[in-house]
Formats: sequence, structure tokens, C-alpha cells
Amino acid sequence: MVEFSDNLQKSFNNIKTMKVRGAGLIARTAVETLKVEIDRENDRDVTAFLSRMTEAGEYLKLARPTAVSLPNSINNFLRQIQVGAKSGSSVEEIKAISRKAADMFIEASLEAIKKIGEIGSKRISDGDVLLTHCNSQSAIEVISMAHSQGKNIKVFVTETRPRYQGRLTAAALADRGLDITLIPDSAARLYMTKIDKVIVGADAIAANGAVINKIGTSQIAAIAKESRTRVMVAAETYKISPQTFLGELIEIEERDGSEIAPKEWLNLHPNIKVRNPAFDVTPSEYIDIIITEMGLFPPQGIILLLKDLYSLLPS
Ligand code: RUB
Repeated sequence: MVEFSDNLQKSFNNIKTMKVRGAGLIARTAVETLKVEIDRENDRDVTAFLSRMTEAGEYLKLARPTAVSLPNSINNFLRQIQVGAKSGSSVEEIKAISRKAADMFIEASLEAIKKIGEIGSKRISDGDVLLTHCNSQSAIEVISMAHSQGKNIKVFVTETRPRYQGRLTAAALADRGLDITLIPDSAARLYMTKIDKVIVGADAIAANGAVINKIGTSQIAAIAKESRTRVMVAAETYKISPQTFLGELIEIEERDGSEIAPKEWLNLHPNIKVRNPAFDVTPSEYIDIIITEMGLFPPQGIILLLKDLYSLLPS
């Protein structure tokens, strides 16, 4: 049985208990954690170092199952170490490559959010009323950037039960001077007639353009379609799942029932079953555009991005 360091265990728990949450931040935290692991031991050779880092990465991947950003960022980091290891370099040289790989991922990930903000803000017009769900750094960046361009924007924010991430979004946007209205998730249909555009983030994007995001996103997208309101998804390209190209499904995390009702109440009603899925799947036909750092893509065009990113398709 492998013993994991305090650094790894702390980071694993922070992600699992959602102290660290949101797909982008989860990915950056995982890579930062692996960067700390690099120098934790005096590895006798490259193989020992590689296997230690692989075990650490595989462990972190188990913290939350849905955000594809987590395995993608870890796999990308490990791949760079593997390539370095094949070059016959010394442990110290490989460790330097690994540190650089971690820094590059974190920098590129933050840069991607800014780029998404630049690209996405162009899709927002002066006077728009927006609706967002949950708490996405990318969606917030798009809205904030449009606001900083002087566009007069109003934003409806769903509270996002059961963990109320909508409050984080509402506070972040209100602090930046935006006009914010916090609404219950169940009021989305009532207000949809007032909304010009829905903008959300993503935990994962499937090869067919379906978007996996906070539970309730698909309901909001369906309501938006009903009232001919456009739905935009703001997401970094490392949230696209290469495995879905081969028909794999994205696992939907199911969290503890006590997030829905207190344990004491549940204990009083032992016959009541509780389900608490943390995410849902919005089919591509409910999404108008996906805003990435590499540009705008209709959801059906995600397959082309996958081809570029992973060379998965025959050319
Ligand atoms: C967060 C959530 C966010 C995406 C995108 O869920 O669904 O919309 O992760 O966020 P949870 P970002 O709170 O359960 O982690 O754009 O910041 O990566």
C-alpha cells in the first residue's frame, strides 16, 4: 500500500470536499501539488521518479470524477516527464523539465481564461441581460470583460443548490460593479423571457459537443431553447475529453445526500431515498457556441478541435 505525502493527501481532500472547486482551479491545484511532489524525495533514478509521480497523479485523479480538466492536466504533466525520461537525461534534468511543465500548464491555463474573456466578451452586447449558473471562472471572465468594456449588462445568477456556488458568482460580479439579481434555480423559466443570453462554464466537453456542467445546466439550456435564448459555454480546451471520442461516457459525480437534507431529518425518514448528482449533460443541440481560448466553436465543431489537440482522427 502506497503512503501518500501530507501535501498530496491535503490537496486530495481539499478537492474532494470542494474547498478547492471549479474545473479550472481543480486542474491547477493538482498540477501545483505535483510540482511540490517533485522534490519531496531523492529518487535514485528516472524510473523511480517517474513511478512516484505517476502514483501521485493517479491518486489525485480520484478526488473528483467528473471534471475532465483533472485527468487531462495530470496526463499532460506526466506525458512531458515520460518524454523527458526517454531522452536519457539525469533525474535532476527530468525534475527541471517537470517543474517547467507544471509552471507552463498553470500559466497557460490562466492565460486561457483571459483569452476566453476577450473572445467571449465580443459576443455580449450593450444592454444584454445574462443568466449564469454555478460558479465558473471562465464565464465570470467573459461577463467581467464585457462590463469593463463599458457595456451595460445585467446578470441573473441562479443560487445553484445544494452548494450555493451562485452566491460566489453573484458576489464576485457585484464586487466588480455589475447589476446582479440572485434567483432560485427553480425561477429560471420565470425569468427566461427577460434573458438575452445564458452563459455557463463546463467541467467536461464530450467529442459530440455535449457539455457536462453543474446539475441544472441542462434544464436551464432546455428552457432557453424554448424561449429562443442563446446558450454560450465558456471553457478551456483542456476540458474536452479525448476518451469520449472512443465512446467512453463521463462519470457523473454523486455526492452525499446530506447536502440535500440534514442527516437528522434523513434519519427521521429512513425510507426516503436521496439522489444528489453534482452535474448533468447538456446535449449539443441546446448549445449555440462554445468559447475557448482557441476561438469560437459550434458544439458540433468540437470534434475538429479534438483532432487538432490529440491527433485522434486519421488525417
Ligand atoms: C463547478 C462548475 C463550474 C465548472 C466550470 O462545479 O460546475 O461551472 O467547473 O468552472 P463544482 P471553471 O462547484 O461542483 O466544482 O470555469 O471555473 O473551470
